[in-house]
Amino acid sequence: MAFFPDIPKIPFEGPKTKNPLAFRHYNASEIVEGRTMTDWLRFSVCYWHTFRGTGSDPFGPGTLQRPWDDGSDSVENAVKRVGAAFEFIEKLGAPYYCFHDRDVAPEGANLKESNRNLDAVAKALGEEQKRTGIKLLWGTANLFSNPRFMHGAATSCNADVFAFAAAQVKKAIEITHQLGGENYVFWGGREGYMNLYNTDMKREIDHLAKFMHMAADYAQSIGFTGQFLFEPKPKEPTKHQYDYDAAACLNFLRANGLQDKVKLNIETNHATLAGHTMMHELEYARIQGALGSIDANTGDLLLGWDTDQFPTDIYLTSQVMLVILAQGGLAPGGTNFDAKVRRESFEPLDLFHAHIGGMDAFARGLKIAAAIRADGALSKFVKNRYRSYDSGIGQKIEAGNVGFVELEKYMLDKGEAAANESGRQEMLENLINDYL
Ligand code: XLS
Ligand code: NI
Ligand code: NI
Repeated sequence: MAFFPDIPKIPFEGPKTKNPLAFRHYNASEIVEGRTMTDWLRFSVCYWHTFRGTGSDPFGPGTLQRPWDDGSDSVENAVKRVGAAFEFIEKLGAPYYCFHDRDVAPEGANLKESNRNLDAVAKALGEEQKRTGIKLLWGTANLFSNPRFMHGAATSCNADVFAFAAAQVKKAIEITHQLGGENYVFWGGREGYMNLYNTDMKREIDHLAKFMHMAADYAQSIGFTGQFLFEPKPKEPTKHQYDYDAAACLNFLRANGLQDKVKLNIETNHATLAGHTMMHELEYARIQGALGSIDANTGDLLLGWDTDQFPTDIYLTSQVMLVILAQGGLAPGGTNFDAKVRRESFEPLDLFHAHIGGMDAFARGLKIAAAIRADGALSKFVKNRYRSYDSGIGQKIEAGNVGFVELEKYMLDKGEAAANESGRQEMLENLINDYL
């Protein structure tokens, strides 16, 4: 059955095309720095925004037209939706998708029924994966929508809720494994607090760590070798989320012996909500070997919440790709469009425009970043800026061969530090614009 009958497979037509349903820059098989664009970018379509988003906001109900969806919570409707989703992803030419358990299958009256629903829909997902070759980038569990999770899941004050969340994640890992998922994501959901007066922060954070260890142990016991990912977000829905930013997440992982088991899934709009740039969060994770995957989207400069818009800014995507190229790629992670069309963009066609724009912006970012690297002027500048550590006293500092006593002697003899040099920020900002 064709759900998007008027839309062909999206072709690559190059930068000159006027066809809005064609790629201008994403040329899947084009080689950049020795690898195809497909391999560098590893695009993924997210099920929740793209197939479960309705366009509702706190001021009004949904607006989005999804003719294949009868709006019911039946398994039958969920299975039909799988057909629409895979037709969309196939026509778009994205190699991956991602989901939460409750995006793909309806929650039942109890856990047993929910698991049964998930099994039924997972069967359909598996068949479509086989038919199309589309793969699962990551699975995750929705531990935030159901009212039982009002106080959090692993950090709930209610131990039964912890147990429920554990059972749910157990099943979500099994389904992810069954579908060949390459990663499994933990995003905090409601793991945080609204008010410290009613919160035992120490116990909550300890419980979260226990929960992640249990997940990793269980995954190992069933032979799931996918990468675990922790997704930072500073606030929303809670006032303070424990997975605040890359630094807070890494501190949590290290403090609890999880650093070898879990990497980070960095999302642009979460980075900016935390008061960082995306490039900062990516670079912070990368230099510590913890950059696992990205949720590609963007916020709105003037709105203070997670607007999850599709990324179109090539300045942003160039910065992202600079870090990803520096790391040598994201695999087994990828570039997941955790982004939604605006509620005014209510036609199914808008889903294509949104993803085409995002993929093209990243493909362009990839080419720009590769050009910056090939030119070498930027990296040469940075290397040169730190050259005082390549020999003499600097080399001794880095090697750990001197302490305060030796450094004092060095300076008493020398009298004054060598003159500083300009950071040339403005010149470098101009240089970057040369490549855009
Ligand atoms: C919400 C998060 C969420 C995760 C998956 O803000 O971005 O969508 O990516 O649970
Ligand atoms: Ni996300
Ligand atoms: Ni988000």
